[in-house]
Amino acid sequence: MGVPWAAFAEVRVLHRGAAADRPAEVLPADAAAALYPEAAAAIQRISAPRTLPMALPIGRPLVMGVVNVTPDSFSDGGQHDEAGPAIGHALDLAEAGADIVDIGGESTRPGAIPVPEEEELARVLPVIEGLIDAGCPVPISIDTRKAAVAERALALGAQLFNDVSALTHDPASAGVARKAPALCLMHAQGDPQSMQANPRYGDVLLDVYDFLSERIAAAEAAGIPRERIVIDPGIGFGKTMEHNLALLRGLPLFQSLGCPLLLGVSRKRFIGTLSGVETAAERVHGSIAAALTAVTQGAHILRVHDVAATVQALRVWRAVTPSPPEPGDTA
Ligand code: HH2
Repeated sequence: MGVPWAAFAEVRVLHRGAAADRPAEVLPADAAAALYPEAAAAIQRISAPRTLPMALPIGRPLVMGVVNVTPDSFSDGGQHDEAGPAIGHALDLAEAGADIVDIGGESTRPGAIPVPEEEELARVLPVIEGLIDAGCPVPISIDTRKAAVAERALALGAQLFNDVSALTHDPASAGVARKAPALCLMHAQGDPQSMQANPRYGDVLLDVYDFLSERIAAAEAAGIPRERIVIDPGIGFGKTMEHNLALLRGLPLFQSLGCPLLLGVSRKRFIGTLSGVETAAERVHGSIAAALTAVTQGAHILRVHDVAATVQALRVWRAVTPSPPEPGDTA
């Protein structure tokens, strides 16, 4: 099975277009594959063995710690926008149990003003260099939409190109991603400045699925092997509360794309709206609740600000969640 801690024995058949109103059918996976041959490959991918890039372990959910080297990020802007504090923060997150640290120099919060390339480079490169010099014990991810920023970060030793535009923002990005050990393709509708103005979908779950499917195909056509690709439905990026909830409820659908699933719910606006907590940095409890529902549905990597709290929650969750039996197990 694709995710060692979550098993999928049945398949819900979703329809779009003229058939969208048909009642949802829930069928055993084999029966669904026989009845809908056009979906057989996707159904097969759900159970195909998954590997994670960067030699990351596949047997447990992983935590990606967020390091925003920005003055204006929505929940921690200005807290570590100098290299020294940012390096210290990233090392603290690794010490607290982060499996990856994600370094970003441009806020992509709704309404954010784009950052010029030179400015973004000046923010992130000293941090990555400092982390490599300090022997950072976990892989470093670069959170950027710009090919030049990713290229310089990778040259210094970053391993994951985390592109919230899924290689659509910068035409040079696919060429850079080809050389990266790992790539995250995230769905966003519109750009950060305007994305929350009036997001619209025919069917948000299926539209995001189709987008990611098309971006994986484009990445493969550009010479990036599927084994290096991680996917992310992009919670909060051009999405209303209902869109975010529909994606979180429908998360298992993305298993059929055959790539590890990364999810960023940490401290986001919808957590504040649901819980009535206005201050983003105080949304840790709601963030963990959302994160645990996501891992239960097979999310592999959680992108979070509150690493220690998330790691604590995952340790307890793992202890009480039995791994599903392997095929052939009789116990
Ligand atoms: N969310 C943010 C930034 N990068 N990358 C991925 N793959 N998935 C996400 O959900 C995601 C992301 C936004 O969070 P943050 O970096 O804390 O805020 P800001 O963009 O304001 O710096």
